[in-house]
Amino acid sequence: MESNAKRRAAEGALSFLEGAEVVGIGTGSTIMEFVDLMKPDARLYVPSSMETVRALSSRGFRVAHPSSVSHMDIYVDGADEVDADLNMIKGRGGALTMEKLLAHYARSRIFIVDDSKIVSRLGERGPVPIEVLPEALGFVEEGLRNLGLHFEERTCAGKRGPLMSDTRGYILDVEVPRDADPANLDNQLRSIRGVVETGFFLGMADAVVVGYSDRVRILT
Ligand code: ABF
Repeated sequence: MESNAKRRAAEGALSFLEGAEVVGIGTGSTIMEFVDLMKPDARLYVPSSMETVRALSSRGFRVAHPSSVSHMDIYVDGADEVDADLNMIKGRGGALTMEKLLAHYARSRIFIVDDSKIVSRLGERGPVPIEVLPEALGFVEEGLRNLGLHFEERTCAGKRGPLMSDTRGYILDVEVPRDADPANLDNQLRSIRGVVETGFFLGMADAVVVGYSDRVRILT
């Protein structure tokens, strides 16, 4: 059921690519549905993770490293939670820093989700991930404790220590207090030196395409 909804969201986003020449592509299972629907063409695709590099290049798409482009017409990605103002939590796949970089520099940003991702409060379904400079891990964890925040180091099966992202930061999952204002919490997190990026994507979506089992809805 959920995968049908993901597929519908992916289908609903295809028309946004019209006229775009340089396209940023995010990470995750919904984005993989989107990639499955696309055909290799003259466009240049800029992936947000190694996983997406592999998916695109194995299907014959023209892939460019983010460092080799200076503009992007559009960025398309999934999300973990979306609220009524189209603010989002992302990064439960661990690629948040590159995702936020690409989303920031793209001229337009479209996010595709199944309806289970719509929430009334960010943090309702899970924590907000943050990426931390490995050398600053102890300082950042102490900073989080000083703010009274609960967190867990994201682990990777069979490996010691926190999960390391493609951008070589450690990923921590921070519980969002029920009464937290996402913008304030984002500022607090970013003010801890050593925090590289947070998974709060606030005011970044131009449109969110929501897939249901039998229809699609575009939120702007
Ligand atoms: C990426 O993939 C992440 O920011 C987000 O965590 C995740 C969504 O994955 P899925 O589409 O598999 O739910 O976009």
